[in-house]
Amino acid sequence: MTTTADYGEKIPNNVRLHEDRRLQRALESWQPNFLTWWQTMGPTLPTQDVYLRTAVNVGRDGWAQFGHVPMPEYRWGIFLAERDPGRTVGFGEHKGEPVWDKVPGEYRAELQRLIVIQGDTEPASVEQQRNLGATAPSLYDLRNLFQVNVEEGRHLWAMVYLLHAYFGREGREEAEELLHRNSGSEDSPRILGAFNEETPDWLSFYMFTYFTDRDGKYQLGTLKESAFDPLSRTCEFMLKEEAHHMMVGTTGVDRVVQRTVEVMREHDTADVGGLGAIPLPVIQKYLNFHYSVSLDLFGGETSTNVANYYTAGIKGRWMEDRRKDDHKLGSDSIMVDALVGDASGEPSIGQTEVSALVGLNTDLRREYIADCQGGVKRWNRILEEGGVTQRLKLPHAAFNRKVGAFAGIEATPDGEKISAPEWQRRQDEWLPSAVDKTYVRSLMRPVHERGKIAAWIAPPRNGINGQPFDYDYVHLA
Ligand code: BYC
Ligand code: FE
Ligand code: FE
Repeated sequence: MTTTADYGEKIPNNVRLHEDRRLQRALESWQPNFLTWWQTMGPTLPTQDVYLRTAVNVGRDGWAQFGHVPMPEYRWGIFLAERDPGRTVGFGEHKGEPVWDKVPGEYRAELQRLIVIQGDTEPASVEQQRNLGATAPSLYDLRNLFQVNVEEGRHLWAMVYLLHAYFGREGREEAEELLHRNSGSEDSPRILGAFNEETPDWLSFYMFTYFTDRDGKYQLGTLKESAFDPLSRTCEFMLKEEAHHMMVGTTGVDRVVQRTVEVMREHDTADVGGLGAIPLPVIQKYLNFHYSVSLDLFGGETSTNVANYYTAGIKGRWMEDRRKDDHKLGSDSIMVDALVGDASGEPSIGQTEVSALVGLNTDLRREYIADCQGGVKRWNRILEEGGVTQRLKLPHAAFNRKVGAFAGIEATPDGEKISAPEWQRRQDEWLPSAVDKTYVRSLMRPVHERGKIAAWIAPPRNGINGQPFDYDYVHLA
């Protein structure tokens, strides 16, 4: 296995693609369809070039190269992390056996399904973000948008490689379908709910990259544990790129909060709505929305699918090797969120004990929620240091859910169960209302001038790859 990509090839890769002519030809015939999709569904803002990092290697001592790249010349490559020749299955009924280089017939359908679901999210996010370039608050932010977009495109390539290399004709058909479904489409929407929502403004983009890309981090983390070694190695490398997406979200929200605090202090008012900043209650509503739709991405609190994946060895837990148990979970149990009958028989928000295996979606969601708390803590520190008394918080797990135990009920962000009519009446208090969205959109005017930034957001502390904030990150067409 070589680690350095050959950029002399049509499809840069570190998987010795040239040694498998059939596979190479199949991928080369998918490539123009991908490029057509990128042209029609990808970023709409015309540019001369963008300062991008391109993956060139998978090594510890550097894997990326930075430079100004004209978008039509961007090269999407196939990169798998280095093989660990002694690797064994870490969990489930095959624990301790050597990992698989091929797809076992009995798990083919399940593995294909997981890879298709993963693959579907990647182009979906590019589609959701396609118009944001037109309203970027700075060239720095514009560059980050393009960076996230090209890497999500590369993540699609990563899944399409697996489908082509290991799943035969069905895999090739699924690879085509990944370009035909579209975010928000009536007839053929993307598979998971959050990926059919709009990302119409930059506050949504930062919340999306904070909360929804973070689901990606956790799902990829579980697939990295997979006994199907090519999937594991692909996900391991994707996780390196994912870190930047989350940095964009974390610091993006930081900077919005920072700017709001500054304007609140300057004018000695919390009512910054007419002053060009985003009021804290509006930030809270955006947070409520993106967090709750991202919780849905973990599936039901209990799931026989996930129990089967685990037992088969195809999807593990977050940090599987740090767990101090038998990694089979045959007799363990876990408390999960549930609707439980109260004395009157009316269902109420509570918890119930289930077998650990069927509760694995809950286990992963719990890790995710703990991580999300970290963001809220940071943002609240900015509020505190700015001398502001208001605080942000994560809404209750029952709030605004469409998947899982709480899908059928309505609840406030504090976790109080309410009736459907009350929800109808009051949801604008908790989710971005038409008025909030219109206001945020009214702030979204492009600042495409070097070193300048929009008034609703603070500049970043650091530039990209050691460059200053006022670097010429993007040359517009
Ligand atoms: N929307 O048994 P259950 C990323 C379906 S993000 C619509 O609880 P399971 C990225 C479910 O398919 C990471 N449908 O589900 C981020 C099932 O259908 P069937 C993406 C949903 O299988 C930002 C039924 O409901 N990767 O990378 O235990 C930018 C019962 O559900 C939803 C993955 O998700 C939903 N939200 O868990 C770019 C990893 N949730 O079987 C990229 C792969 C559930 O009844 N996927 N359903 O027809 C999986 O591991 C699992 O399929 C899920 C669901 C965790 C998604
Ligand atoms: Fe991704
Ligand atoms: Fe991402």
